Amino acid sequence: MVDNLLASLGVERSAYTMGSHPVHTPIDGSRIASVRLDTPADVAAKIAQARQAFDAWRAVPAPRRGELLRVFGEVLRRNKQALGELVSWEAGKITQEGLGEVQEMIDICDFAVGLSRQLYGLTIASERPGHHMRETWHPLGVVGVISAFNFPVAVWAWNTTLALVAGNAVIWKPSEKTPLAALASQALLQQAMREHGDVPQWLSQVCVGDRAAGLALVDDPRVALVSATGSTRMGREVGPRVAARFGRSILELGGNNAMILAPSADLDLAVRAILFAAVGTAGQRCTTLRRLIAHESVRDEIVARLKSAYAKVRIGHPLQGNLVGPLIDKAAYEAMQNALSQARQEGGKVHGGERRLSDEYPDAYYVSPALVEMPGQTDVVRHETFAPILYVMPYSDFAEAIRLNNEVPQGLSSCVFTTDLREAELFQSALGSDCGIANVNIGTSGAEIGGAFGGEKETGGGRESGSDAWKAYMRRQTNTVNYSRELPLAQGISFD
Ligand code: UN1
Repeated sequence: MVDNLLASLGVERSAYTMGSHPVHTPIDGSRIASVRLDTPADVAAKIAQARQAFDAWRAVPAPRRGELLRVFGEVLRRNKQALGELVSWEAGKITQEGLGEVQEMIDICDFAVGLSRQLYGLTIASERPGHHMRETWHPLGVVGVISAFNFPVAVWAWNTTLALVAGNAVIWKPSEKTPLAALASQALLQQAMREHGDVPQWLSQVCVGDRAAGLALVDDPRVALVSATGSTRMGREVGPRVAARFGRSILELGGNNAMILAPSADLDLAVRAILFAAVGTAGQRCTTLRRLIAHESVRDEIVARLKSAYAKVRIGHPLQGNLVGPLIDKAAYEAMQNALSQARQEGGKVHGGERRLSDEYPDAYYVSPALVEMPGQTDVVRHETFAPILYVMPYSDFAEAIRLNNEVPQGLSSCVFTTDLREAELFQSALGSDCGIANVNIGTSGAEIGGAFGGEKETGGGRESGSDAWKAYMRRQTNTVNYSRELPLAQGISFD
């Protein structure tokens, strides 16, 4: 099955049959491929090749670079079904979410095409007669992309499309849990490169490797920018190492995303939004809803409604019409169980969370999503557990709800469900949510590509995807030009 998908996506057979690193599907735990791992020396060689590609690519006009992404978008449209299905096999996403992830790649390709004619700088008034100033944006160099298992293709696409339009070369280190989706995405990009016809070799490369290979990318001064998505623990290591060599980084790390449910909220809408955000992708999005801060007047009702909605959620094989697929692996299951027992010790009342389908799939980890009534924001609630656990906590006044929203180490996504305009505006104001994303009457996950994506505090501060996130992939240059016959100095200094 997976072999057929990989072949149809243009991946060479030796790339997924000859290696020493086994790849397992979370659907039933079986081995579906084995891939070769790059050593740090391999990574260094690829960086040297990428540097050569950069030297050529930066000279190609940006709209012509954009043409590559237009073709890539078309290739992705033709292969959406197969790539989406491969994502399901490798990451355990349900059909709709596998397809949605590929759509996110297509959307960012379209965005990048438009951007290729809009890498705008400024003109700035000079204080000196006969002078003008302007700001220009130039390609940066080699960009390293480190991505996680849970969005095995879209996060690379956000980074790579912008990096390529900006004139850079890219080296991608995907999660070791999802190398096949990476090899397939790379094969599709190479197909687009052949169709485009004007692209230097080595412009985009993949390094499948372990921690040492990742660090080879992180520590190499020839890599101008490292864009890393994953756990806060990973970012805590990557950020300082890149900074120590004065490289740039974009960090997109853990989230601990909350919804404030106000007394005036439309509860029908809220239940649907909570279900998608808390249970979707089996709770394994960085934007997953993990905390529900419910006004005490609606708390009991929302818990009752969620309990009945959770009981109806179909759990099982992600390609067979279910809503919740498996966790990525046993370690994820154990982390979930540890968090639930800690929650009980901290006064929590746990509904659900138990293992499911273990007879049918003894080597896979399906769980019922857990709903946990907590007396307050205890230690376990302040920690991101990458599993479907939703902690529910009460609040009595809106200021307290905002305080709870902000009182965690992470700052990625947040939302309020209210029909009170004042609450909605306050939540999005400077006195409101401290997160990179603050939504009204929409859940915390499932952001569109057009906005800048990322968050504050332990989420790492980076922004990817839409808005002006492209600027992080370019270097800014200030130009002052004298078209007069005099040499006036700035600040009125006379130097005669
Ligand atoms: C992630 O989980 O790393 O907003 C990215 C969302 C998706 C991206 C999630 N568009 O949920």
